[in-house]
Amino acid sequence: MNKTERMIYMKLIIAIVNRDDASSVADALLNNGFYSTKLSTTGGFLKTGNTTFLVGVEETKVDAALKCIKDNSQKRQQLMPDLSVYPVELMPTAIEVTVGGATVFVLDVDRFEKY
Ligand code: 2BA
Repeated sequence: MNKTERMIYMKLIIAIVNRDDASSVADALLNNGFYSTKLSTTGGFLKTGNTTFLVGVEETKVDAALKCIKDNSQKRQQLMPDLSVYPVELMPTAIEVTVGGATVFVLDVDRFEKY
C-alpha cells in the first residue's frame, strides 16, 4: 500500500426499530446518502412485527448513520397480555412494556464486495 492509499474499514449496522418508525428511518438514511436494506422481523418477546435495517457504512460514517436511526426512533409503551394469570382468569390482564427507540448492533465487516 503506498502513501496515498488507505484501507477503508466497513461496518455493518443492524438496527431493530418499531414498524411505525421504519419509514422515517429509511427516509433519513436515504436522504443522508446511506444504502440500507429493510427486513420485516418479529420480536421474540412481544411476538409482534418490527423492522430490521442492515446498513453497510464506512467506519468514519457510522455515527452519522446512527444519528439518522436515533433521531427517528421513538420509545413507546406497548401492551401485552399478562399470561401469568391465564387461564385461571377468563380474561388475561395486560402489562405495559417499553419498546425502543432502536436496538442497534455495529459489527466489523471482513470483506465487502459488489458484483
Ligand atoms: P421484543 O423481543 O418483542 O421485545 C419488546 C420489548 O419487550 C423490549 O423492547 C423490552 O422492553 C421487552 N423485553 C424483551 N425481552 C424481554 C425479557 N426477556 N424480559 C422482559 N422484557 C423483555 P426493546 O428492548 O426495545 O427491544 C425491541 C426489539 O428489539 C425486541 O422485540 C427484539 O426484536 C429486538 N431486540 C432487543 N434486544 C435484542 C437482543 N439483545 N438481541 C436480538 N434482538 C433484540
